[in-house]
Amino acid sequence: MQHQGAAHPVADTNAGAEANVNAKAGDSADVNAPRHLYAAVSPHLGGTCQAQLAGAVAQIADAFSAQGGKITSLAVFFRDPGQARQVDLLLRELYGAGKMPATSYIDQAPCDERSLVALEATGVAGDATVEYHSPQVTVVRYDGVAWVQTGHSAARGHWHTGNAYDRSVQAMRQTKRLLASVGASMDQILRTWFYMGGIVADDAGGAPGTQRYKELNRARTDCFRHIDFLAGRVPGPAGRTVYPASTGIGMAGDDVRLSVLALMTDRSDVLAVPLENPRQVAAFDYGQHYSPQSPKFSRAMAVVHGDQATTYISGTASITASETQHLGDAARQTEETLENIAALIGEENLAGHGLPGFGTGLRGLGLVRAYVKHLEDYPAVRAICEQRLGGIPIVYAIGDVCREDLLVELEGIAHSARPGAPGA
Ligand code: 3EB
Repeated sequence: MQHQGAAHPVADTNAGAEANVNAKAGDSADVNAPRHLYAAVSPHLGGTCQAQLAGAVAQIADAFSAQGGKITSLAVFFRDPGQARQVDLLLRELYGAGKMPATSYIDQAPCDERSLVALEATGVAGDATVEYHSPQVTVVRYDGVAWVQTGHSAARGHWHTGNAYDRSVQAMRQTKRLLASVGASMDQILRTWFYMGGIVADDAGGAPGTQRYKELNRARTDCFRHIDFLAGRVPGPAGRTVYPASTGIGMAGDDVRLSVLALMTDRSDVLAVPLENPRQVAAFDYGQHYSPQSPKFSRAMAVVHGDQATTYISGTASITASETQHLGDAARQTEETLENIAALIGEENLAGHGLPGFGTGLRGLGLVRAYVKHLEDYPAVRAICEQRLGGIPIVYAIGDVCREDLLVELEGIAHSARPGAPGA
């Protein structure tokens, strides 16, 4: 990995390039067992998007190599989405041919007003092989398991004739092609991120009064109808409802983009367990008034590999049952959201889903992303997250949550290990 970005120092970054190590990864006797690495950088200095980007990329590279690891995915948050093409060219140059990780371009401004760009990265250290297939697909292999991360094309198509439904379908078809390029398929998806411009607006290309997010849900329902997600990997009775964990969030412009994480393995002992939240109605059972075709996602997806669990937590908001709580109060919405996440990944819920011993708390989180609707709420949201989550990497970006009354949404990745298991 090249470090020429160091020529544009961005010292004193917000969250810094903190590598959160999954302390319990692998057998304690096996120092080479793969470890997940996470970083978030919201640069303060550097006068241009390019300078900030180069500095942040170098910081992440340094932090990951200090852990003996490599980057596996990158998410770029833009203040000026018009920079995407330039940023893509610069990233290709910085990483070098065949070394650029799957990158997602998210047209959401970093909350830190000094940041022209913010980066979130995942990485892996230890006995794992990282294959950089293209700037849109990374495959990580270890222990007979392949993780496939997809990203976005920086090229902006001439979408303007497409309606929200068609563009959502196009995003899913593109993802299907990307997965197929490495031998993976849609039913292996365990996590989706849907980014949608104007998510709560009426769909200009659709019937009058049709909200764009509802059209995304209609498209997703149609595309997912015949997909048997993670078949054979989900314990319990056959025929239960299984959808990936997900985020559905607004961004600037009118594009629709999808990133996914998929799991490819012949191993039958690697489990994928969709989690629901005891404090919430399942999203796929939401009432019709919310969206005629319900949002097809699970509250989280726990992947269990030996005595380790990695839990992908969907975008989570201040909803209990199916009602928004704390109207107009971003601080209390943040607290409620953290309560929801704590309940979701707690021992009682994991045991209730057939995974006793794999519960954890907010301390189990390795990475969090915070979407804030109004910039004025950022200080309060950040203060609460830092107080409750400590120094883990967190990107804060401006995004419309897909319900008008929600002011904040949090997603993340948690790690836990079953105690008492051999090597735990
Ligand atoms: C909610 O709990 C908030 O449409 O994929 C969160 C996560 C939300 C994912 C999606 C929507 C989605 O209903 C909204």
